[in-house]
Amino acid sequence: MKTIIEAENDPRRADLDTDYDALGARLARRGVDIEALVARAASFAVAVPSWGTGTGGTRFARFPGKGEPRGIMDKLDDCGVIHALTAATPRVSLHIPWDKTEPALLREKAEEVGLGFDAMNSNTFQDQPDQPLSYKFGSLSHTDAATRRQAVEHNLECIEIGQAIGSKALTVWIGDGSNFPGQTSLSRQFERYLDAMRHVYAGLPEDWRLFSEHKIYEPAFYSTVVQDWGTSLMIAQELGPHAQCLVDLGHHAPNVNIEMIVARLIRAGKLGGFHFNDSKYGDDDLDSGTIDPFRLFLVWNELVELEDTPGLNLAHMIDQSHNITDPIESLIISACEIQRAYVQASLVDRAALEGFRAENDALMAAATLRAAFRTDVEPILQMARLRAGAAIDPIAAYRASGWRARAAETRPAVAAGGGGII
Ligand code: LRH
Ligand code: MN
Ligand code: MN
Repeated sequence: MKTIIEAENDPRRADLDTDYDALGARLARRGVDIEALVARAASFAVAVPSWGTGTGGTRFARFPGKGEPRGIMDKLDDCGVIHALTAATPRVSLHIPWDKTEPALLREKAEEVGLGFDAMNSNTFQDQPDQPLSYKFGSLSHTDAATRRQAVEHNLECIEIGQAIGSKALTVWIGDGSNFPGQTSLSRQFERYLDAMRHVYAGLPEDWRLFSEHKIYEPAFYSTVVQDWGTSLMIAQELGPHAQCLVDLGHHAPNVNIEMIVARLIRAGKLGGFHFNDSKYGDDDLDSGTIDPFRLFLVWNELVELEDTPGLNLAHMIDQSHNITDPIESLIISACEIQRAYVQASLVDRAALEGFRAENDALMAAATLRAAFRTDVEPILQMARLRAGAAIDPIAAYRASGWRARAAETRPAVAAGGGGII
């Protein structure tokens, strides 16, 4: 991949230098140092979800692509390609039991492809073939104590695997809820969940964090146990200092002001991390920045404004499902778009913004944000990649590499099927 990246970068260098100098001059007129922005772009990192490297599918169908990863080893290979091309995705977030493998082998493979591990994800929203008790009617909040115990045990096992591979966090998302009014006690179901989570929390190593991930609905369509950030905050506050909230951008009703949620959770010291994706209607899991890039920018604007908040330590992760694109390409796009929003938010003229806020000059305050959002920072991203040995144009380099066609030679075709896994 290194040779291809160099060969692909060579003919693009001169144009990049021209674009970079021109942008540098424009930014200098605004009092912004382009080198400082390149340094910020270079320091940016977002984790790739192992499950995003395969074709996810919808509730209706899955149409597998060529050369799909056969298991976690292939997935790590694909994640290595994404990082080699972007220099922005140094870690992978695993999902257990989908990725369950001997930890020593995971470590070995990760080292080989130059990656580390981000938060572990547990899965009690599906039944596994060898599982004694079903999660059909819930997991951590199930009415049956033995089923809740099984779900707790699974989460503890995720921590154990995570510890062996250098992860430092566990993300818990459950599908528990109900489909009919009256089916469950909304209050007692939540108490059962909290009680089970206390057991998971008790198994957390000293240097670990526990993320609770909320989602408005799906698969439970009448009520969901952890349905919004209010419940998630309550959970994090009741469990203790190592418990924090994870915000998946797609897990809200349309038009919800997510950047406000971000600001509130930071205020409470309870924002732990993100699952980035984009959406038009629900938990669409589309590529970041492809539907509403301004919303992504506004989230980053809060993060940059509050970045010096003591103790703020965010786990940035992608969570997406690709149905019609090559997942490697979609993940590359997402990583670059999230990085773009970060850099754009970094060039907001904060002093001017504060002045306009103090004067209640709403028009100019909004214009200040738009000026940053409208700035084409592509040469900054390209320069950060070039200097890190990654690709000026990662998609072009990936296509030139023929990676997927080669993978298709060794990875057997996967049969098409019914509903997807996520
Ligand atoms: C639930 C979710 C959660 C899961 C992932 C596969 O919709 O966002 O993060 O772990 O999808
Ligand atoms: Mn998620
Ligand atoms: Mn989701």
